[in-house]
Amino acid sequence: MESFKRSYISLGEFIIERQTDFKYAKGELSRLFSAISLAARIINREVKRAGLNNILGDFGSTNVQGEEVKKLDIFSNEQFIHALKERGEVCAIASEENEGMIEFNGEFSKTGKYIVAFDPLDGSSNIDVNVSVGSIFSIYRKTTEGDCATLDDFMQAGVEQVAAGYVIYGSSTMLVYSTGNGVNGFTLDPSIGAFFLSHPNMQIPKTGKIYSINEGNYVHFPQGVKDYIKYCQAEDMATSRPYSSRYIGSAVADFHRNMLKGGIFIYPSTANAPKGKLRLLYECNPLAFLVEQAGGKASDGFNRILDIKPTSLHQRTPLFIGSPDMVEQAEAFMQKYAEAAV
Ligand code: AHM
Ligand code: MG
Repeated sequence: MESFKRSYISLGEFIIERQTDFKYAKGELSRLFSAISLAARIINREVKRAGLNNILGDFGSTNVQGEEVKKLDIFSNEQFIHALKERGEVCAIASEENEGMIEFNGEFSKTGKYIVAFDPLDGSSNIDVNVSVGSIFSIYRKTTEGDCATLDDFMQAGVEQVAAGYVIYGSSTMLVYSTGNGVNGFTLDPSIGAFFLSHPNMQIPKTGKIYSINEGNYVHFPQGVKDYIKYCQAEDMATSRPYSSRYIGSAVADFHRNMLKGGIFIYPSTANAPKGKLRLLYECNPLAFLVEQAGGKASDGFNRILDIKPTSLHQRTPLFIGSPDMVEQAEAFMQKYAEAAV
């Protein structure tokens, strides 16, 4: 019988080993990731015992986007803010849960060179029913002059990210990140509270057999998306169609599955939401950075996500992301109706 093998390369060791991947000051990266990993492990602890710790359900308020806030959204947001605040590397953060950027000046760091945008708990409506959720983060260099960061620091195109990643709280908990030199995934060993390398050099398959979209909104989709869905459902042996439909409703979980198996995830514009639902800074840019690093593509249906220059913190964008051949195919359907879309 083959003996059971496990990884003994921890996230901390891996970051130190691969420091040359990061073109800026080396110790900063370790400290930033140790903050994020700490927040993730604390959130993981609460997610894994949700139901026992009075943390399920609504907080009783709505966020800046008018969405119902869950207790775990608030808890997770606090963990990220506190963990990043304690480190001197970060001068400002922006969270999906806060209206404006959170400045770290005065009592906090004036020397921090990085800004971080994050969605502390994505897909949180799934938490009450024991379905996977995630955290997503995106790191940029501060580019403005002066001690303190300004809103302009957050208005950088996604291509400027120096690192991005997500944590998926699923049947196991994983942290997946990139510093622009490939994508690596780490699985949490809950018995000792440490992440270990489990998915080195992740590559998304060039094509796949899974499409992932909330088809309940079909009637409100642009014609290009409707046609692409019909294409996915049509029979064709050469391209293994019809494809399977899988939609978890947690972007991180749908994205993670497609990274491993191949597939496309789409959150398009709809008649009621012309820019779709997902946010450029907190969800689309970090996932786009990761998918490109893994050989995939991310588009708004017409343009590369990472080239979009943001104009506001909570800006939304349609998202087509996943295996490169599938994203290109979907873009070709969108292109047919490009004139009608502008
Ligand atoms: P959230 O950040 O408020 O949790 O919303 C984002 C989530 C994504 O994880 C998921 O892909 C999407 O909302 C699902 O939305 P819908 O229920 O409209 O399909
Ligand atoms: Mg979200």
